[in-house]
Amino acid sequence: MKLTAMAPECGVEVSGVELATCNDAQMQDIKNAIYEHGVAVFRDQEFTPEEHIAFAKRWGGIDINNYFPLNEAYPEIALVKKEPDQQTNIGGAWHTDHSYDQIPAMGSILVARVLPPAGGDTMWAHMGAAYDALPDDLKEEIEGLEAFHTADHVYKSDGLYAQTDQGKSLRGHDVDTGAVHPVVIRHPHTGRKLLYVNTAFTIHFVGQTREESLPLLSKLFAAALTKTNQCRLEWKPGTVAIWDNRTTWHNAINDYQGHAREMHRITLSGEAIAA
Ligand SMILES: O=C(O)CCC(=O)C(=O)O
Ligand SMILES: [Fe+2]
Repeated sequence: MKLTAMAPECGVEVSGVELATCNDAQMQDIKNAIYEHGVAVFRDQEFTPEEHIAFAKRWGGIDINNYFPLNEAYPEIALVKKEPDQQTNIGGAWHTDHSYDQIPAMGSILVARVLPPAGGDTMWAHMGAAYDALPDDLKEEIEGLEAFHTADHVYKSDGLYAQTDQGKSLRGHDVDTGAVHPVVIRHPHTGRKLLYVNTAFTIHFVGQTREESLPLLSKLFAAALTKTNQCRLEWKPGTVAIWDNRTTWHNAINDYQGHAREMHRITLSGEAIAA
């Protein structure tokens, strides 16, 4: 198995391994690479839906996302889908999946099934590198702070997606979510400090209103994206990406209007997170 960095501080391309048939030692190396680098990319994979599910089960539990349409034949697989006549995509802004859950999903295994002729890349940003790069006074200011996260303003019947042409494709318009997490968490496996707020789901600091929180939140959001902490994936048929939601933010680039894109996603259960 060979690991090649995708960017100085985020992402790794892994070659010389078949996900569908890898052994337990390779599995452990893959997990460690993802925990450390945030996202791992595998090319030229033969990965049927059955193999996708079997691989996910070797990792741990599968979380069923409340909102995405499910693959009818394989309900463990969510569809991240944009039709040629839809303008809005799923995940088209920097975010961390499931931070609105008190035990957030560890990450996802995303498999390219239908790709546009060009575009439709995905970007990730490493929140360990983001934390390290914060100025000392900002690090001191956020020490011990907690924040409230929810997805209600995104997915509910009066939320952001309902006002777009993705609204009709999504489920869970009545689901209520809410969770409190430390602003700086430690990765459950590597112990690295990670900035754990994100532009999509983090609403306010505990003990402060949204208005009071916004100046510092905005400062953190701006500081979280640096030139060196991001990587960008150009999908090809057979590409699989596995990412860690604690370690990274991601952003699905919506630059392929008029073309279909369909990804199969399995969401992997996580563990409790703490400062
Ligand atoms: O379609 C993509 O590249 C990623 C979409 C997304 O945000 C997700 O699957 O969580
Ligand atoms: Fe996402």
